[in-house]
This record gives sequence, structure tokens and C-alpha cells, in this order.
Amino acid sequence: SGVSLLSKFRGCLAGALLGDCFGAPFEFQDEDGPSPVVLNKFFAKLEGPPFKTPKYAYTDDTAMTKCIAQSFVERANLDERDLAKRFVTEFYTDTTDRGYGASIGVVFRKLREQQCADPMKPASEQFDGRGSYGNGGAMRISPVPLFCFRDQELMVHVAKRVTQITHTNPLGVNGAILQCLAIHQGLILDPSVGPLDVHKFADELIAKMEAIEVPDEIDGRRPYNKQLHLLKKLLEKEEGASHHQVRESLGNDVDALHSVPTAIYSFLRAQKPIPNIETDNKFRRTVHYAISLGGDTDTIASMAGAIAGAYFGEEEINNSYSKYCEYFEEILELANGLYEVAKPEANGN
Ligand code: R7I
Ligand code: MG
Ligand code: MG
Ligand code: MG
Repeated sequence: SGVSLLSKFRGCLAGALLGDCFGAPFEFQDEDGPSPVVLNKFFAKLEGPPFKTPKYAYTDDTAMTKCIAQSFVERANLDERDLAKRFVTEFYTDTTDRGYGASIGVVFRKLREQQCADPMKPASEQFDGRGSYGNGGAMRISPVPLFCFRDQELMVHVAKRVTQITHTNPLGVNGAILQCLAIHQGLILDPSVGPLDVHKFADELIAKMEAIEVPDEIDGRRPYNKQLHLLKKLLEKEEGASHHQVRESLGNDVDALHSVPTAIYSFLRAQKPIPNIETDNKFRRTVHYAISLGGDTDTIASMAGAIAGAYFGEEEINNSYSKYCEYFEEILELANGLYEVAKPEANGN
């Protein structure tokens, strides 16, 4: 019994892709998020009788996830220069508009000019040397907890390096590490033993981040620690937090600090029924809820979907979604490839 680790690897990357593709049409469309009626119809249609439609396209979240997964699969190693080259090639050769972040193009232009000789330098020059705190590091991190499944210390190091090719601000880096740790916790927990202990899940993230986050020089606080405590407060609400409360305290924006904890919250909240979300399926509920919050819907749904897919495995993902989503078969192949190079079930390190 239980869900196989291969299914969890595949569920994780499929979850990231589906959240991106299904969230993208709603990105910053409406201040209060899409209406419950619209979203229930959207998912009911995807899960109903087959219909003809162009596939939902993925965005930069998946474009960059794909580059990282391919690099690990082909090189079986962390290779920053190879990663930078793949990001640049992907950015300049893909003719579809993938909706990249407003500032990241500068990094790619500089990387191209120096042929990725110094892959970590352009990112460090962003925002007057403070580096980007966008969620672009976190949105593409899912291959890292898969590739580094067996070694959590290495995983944190790799997450940091992979992120710093484009995002060097500690908020950008730590957001990616937090998302990586959340996926890893999802991978190692068994959903067949009973309901997930959502408070324990959050407490373990708080403890792990405590060792990683440096307190702010001015107010002495750790920003992600603060957000994770707010997340716990929201989870404790008997009647369930309103969308307004979640947006006010956790946020739904393009910066990592105000989107990664929101994605984790979406996954944890979706372990139980949520008003106005007409499904018993917890993968759907996670992605559906993340999108319903509005704002950076592709990215928050992608990150939430990656955690949910890692926890539940691909069995919880409705089969019909694959028909409507660009790159579905390919992302599963990349998950298989990561499973092969990571050897997650081998003994020892
Ligand atoms: O982080 P990034 O890759 O963007 C990812 C987002 C996701 O929602 C994708 O789906 C896509 O839509 O974009 O790209 P960046 O350009 O590095 O960061 C995104 C934005 O965050 C920037 O364009 C800025 O608006 C903001 N930002 C900052 N603003 C002020 N000061 C990031 N860092 C800073 C900063 O230091
Ligand atoms: Mg995007
Ligand atoms: Mg994605
Ligand atoms: Mg986005």
C-alpha cells in the first residue's frame, strides 16, 4: 500500500505544470480573484466529457522548470553554467510569449553577452546590487527536491545555487529554499496513513527555516518565519480564513515572500473541504483554491500543485487534465529521468 516514490516524482512535476497552465489565464485578471462560479465551471469542464479546445499553454514557470530538470537529467550533477545556458537559449529561442518577469530579461541579455562565462554575476547586479526578490526562483524549484531527494543538506545548497543564477536577494533565495523543503516534506510523507497533520507540516518548515534564515539587520525578525506563523494562525481559524484575510496576511503577489507561504497554505488548507469549491479531490482543491486567491495565479497554483502532487502522487490527478495541457507527457518523462539519476530508493548516500 501507499503511493510509490516514482508516482510522487511524477505527481510533483505534473502538479507544477498543471498549476501553471490552469492558473495562467487568471493571472492578475481581477483584484478579488476569479469568481467561484467561473472557477467551478472551468474545472468541471476539464473533468467532464472530452471537448475540443487548444491546449492551455505553460508560462515561464514551466519553461525554467524544464531547463533545470533537463540539466540534472543530462549531466547528473549541479552545473551552473549549463543551467544558465539553458535558461538563455530557452528565453531567446521560444517564440511563444511565456510571460517572464519584468526584470529578468536583463539577466538573460548579460548572460548571453558573456556566454555564461560567469553565470552568477548578472543576477547579483539586479536592483542596484540587492538582487531580485521575485518568486522566479521558487516557481521553478521542483526538480531540486527530486534530484537531491536523498540528501537534505545538499538539497538546500543546490536550491540556493540554482536560484542565484537569476535571483540573489535573500528573500528570493529563501523563498525557493522554503518551497523546496515543502515539496520534500510532501514527498516523504505517506498520504495513505490518514489525514495530513497540517500543523506539524508547518512546524517542521518553521524549524528548518530557522536554521537557514538570518534575522533582519534592522528589526531582528526572520521574514519567512513571520509569514509561516501567520500561516499557522490562518489554519487555526475554525470557520476557515476568508480570501481577504489570506491576501492581507500572506499575499498573492510576484515577490517570493508574498507567494510561497500562500502556496503552502493552499496545499494545507485544501486537506479539508473549502466553501465554494465543488470537489472531493484534494489535488484539484489545492490548485483550485490557489487560483481562487487571484494575483499571481499561475505561480501560486504551480507551487501549490507541486507540493500536492509530491504528497498525493499522480493517482490523485484527474486523468483528463493531460489532454488540455501543453507539455504534459514531456514533463512526466523528465520526472522519470530525475527518478533514474536521483536513485531515491537506493541505500545510503
Ligand atoms: O521573479 P521573476 O522571475 O518573476 C516571476 C513572475 C512569476 O509570476 C511568473 O509567472 C512571471 O509572471 O513573473 O522576475 P523578476 O523580474 O526578477 O521579478 C519579478 C518582479 O518582482 C520584478 O519585475 C519587480 O517588479 C519585482 N521585484 C522587485 N521590485 C523592487 N525591488 C523583484 N525584486 C525587486 C526589488 O528588489
Ligand atoms: Mg508565469
Ligand atoms: Mg509550472
Ligand atoms: Mg506568475
